[in-house]
Amino acid sequence: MTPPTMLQTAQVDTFDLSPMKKNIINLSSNASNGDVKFADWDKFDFTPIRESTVSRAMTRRYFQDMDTYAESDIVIIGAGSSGLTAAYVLGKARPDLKIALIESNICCGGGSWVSGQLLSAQVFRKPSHEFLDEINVEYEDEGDYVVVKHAALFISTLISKVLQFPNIKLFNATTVEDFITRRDEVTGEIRVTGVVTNFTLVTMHHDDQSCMDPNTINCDVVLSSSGHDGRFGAFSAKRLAEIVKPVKDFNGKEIPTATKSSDFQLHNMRGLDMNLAEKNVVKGSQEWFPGVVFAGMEVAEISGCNRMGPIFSGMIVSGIKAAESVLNVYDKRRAQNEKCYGGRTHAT
Ligand code: AHZ
Repeated sequence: MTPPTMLQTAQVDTFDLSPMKKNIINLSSNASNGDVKFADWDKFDFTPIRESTVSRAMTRRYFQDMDTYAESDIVIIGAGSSGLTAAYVLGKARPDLKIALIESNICCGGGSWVSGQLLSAQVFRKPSHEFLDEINVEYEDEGDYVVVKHAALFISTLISKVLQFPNIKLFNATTVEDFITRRDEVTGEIRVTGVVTNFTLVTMHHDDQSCMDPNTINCDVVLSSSGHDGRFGAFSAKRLAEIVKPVKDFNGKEIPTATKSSDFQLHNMRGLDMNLAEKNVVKGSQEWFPGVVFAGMEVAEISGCNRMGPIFSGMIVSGIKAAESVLNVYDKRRAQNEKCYGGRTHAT
């Protein structure tokens, strides 16, 4: 039997661009009802394109980005409200740094597309509204707090601002699966110097496919904002708690290491208390492990502070505080990494 063949519809494209003029689509049409015409649809056509042109336009840029960001300055894990806020602050403060933003999901924004119990209006306590002013998100001022009419308005605006920074590359549908680590030459302590990544669809199939090796990104500081515990949540907190576990030799005897399991522990978030939670998450947005700064709900998983539930002031300010911590440890971590394996290269 012959294989089924695709039916080619008649080729009607003329690719004649001569009738096309500038502003062929005119949305400023102010004709009255029944006479609205945004374009001359009988003559309308797009500029011609060959399919391979589209393939190459995507592929070339993606692989160029992978090449460029294989050596990043900062990697941010998780593009939820805290990670995106941190990305914005870092992108603005240090246009000279290359920032790779890695998000497991296809869409970024984490839990911020809806408010509490899937409702719309999103509440922020002052003074976090100053950040809303910075990114031009409107709100109703209720005195001590402000309300944005839809959580999606806040997060979509923030995403659009972050994506416009030329020094930030979002790799979505990509999951951080592990860390690159180094042993400090002087102290013998373990330090994080990069991340191990894979396409999320690959990550999700490690159990039912044969080994699918990952990719890597070297960097000087990782900012982890992967949210509270869940399938992809609290990733870094859980992985680092594993990494610091004592190593045993073949006889079951513990091999002494400079990094002890007491150096990094998981305490798991406590019950909801908005007032305590927001303030404590902000306080805890700092470097918890050499080379890793935490932000957002992942801080609650490490520190054991309360959760805050449906209020987002803490996430914004946590992102700002975490960005500050990244900038304050950056030079030190970079100087340490310069000494590893002949130093770091900035080939691209
Ligand atoms: O997909 C995750 C989400 O977008 C992403 N992520 C998690 N693990 C990842 C990994 N690699 C790459 N290994 C990963 N990406 O991280 C993002 C986390 O966003 P989030 O909105 O869940 O976290 P947040 O801390 O920025 O905001 C949390 C807001 C709160 S508070 C709260 C409560 O108290 O119950 N619940 C939420 C959602």
